Amino acid sequence: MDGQPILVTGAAGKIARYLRPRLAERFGRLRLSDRVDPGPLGPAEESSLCELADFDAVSRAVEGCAAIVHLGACIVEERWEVIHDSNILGAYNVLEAARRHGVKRVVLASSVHAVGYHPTTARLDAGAAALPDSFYGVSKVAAEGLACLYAEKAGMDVACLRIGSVLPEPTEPRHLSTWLSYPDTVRLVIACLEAPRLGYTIMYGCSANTRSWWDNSGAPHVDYRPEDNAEDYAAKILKDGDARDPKSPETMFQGGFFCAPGYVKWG
Ligand code: 15L
Repeated sequence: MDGQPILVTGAAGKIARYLRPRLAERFGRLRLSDRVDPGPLGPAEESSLCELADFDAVSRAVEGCAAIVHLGACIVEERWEVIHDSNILGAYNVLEAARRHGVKRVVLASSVHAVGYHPTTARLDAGAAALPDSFYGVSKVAAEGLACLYAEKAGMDVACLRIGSVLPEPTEPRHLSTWLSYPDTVRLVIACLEAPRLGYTIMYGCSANTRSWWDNSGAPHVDYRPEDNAEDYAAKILKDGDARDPKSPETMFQGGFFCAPGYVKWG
């Protein structure tokens, strides 16, 4: 990366904390951005605290970076104003600052919740229609739209990762399809940072789960080879069967528990 740091936003979060030493080992320097203290800095890390909704602060964090791993966001359903400021305005600020500073590559955390109302019987590829299940999901659709605009218009390389469930291990039946292990998260982010080109790329963030709903074959230019499989935990998770109501929105739709609050189309 020519001595320039990679900016990691959301650097205090659980995914970033796992990624940071591994990205530093691979690429060298990291610049960390978060609204809160990202914890003790590693030898290759520098910190640039900022609110994602503050363009000038984001711009300072972005300036001089080789690439950006944009993980910073509100990661649960919240009031619209909160989601808007952190996730939509935040994504715009990161992409626009990247454009202005000539930072060509951004790996952006999208989510399964951008497509959460697809049924669990469906198999989705990068062309699947947006079907957000929450304001949070809408914010990820918006972030994907912005990423597409900056890739097409400004010639940037942007990968949107529709991340499933990042956990040390899967703990419930839905995770048999959605799990993304921490080591596979590292593999996915590195593959996106090292792909010769991205243009506008959608990748599903999941491990090599036997019961996966998602197909990344449309992105052969990203050499992502997951090594973990939630199926290894299936016997443990299903030892008493699957107690879920098959007619509940949580079970019917890929977004799981995000799909139920406010859902009125019963029966
Ligand atoms: C997400 O996008 C959330 O950020 C995370 O908290 C989980 O809920 C995950 O999706 C999931 O659907 O399991």
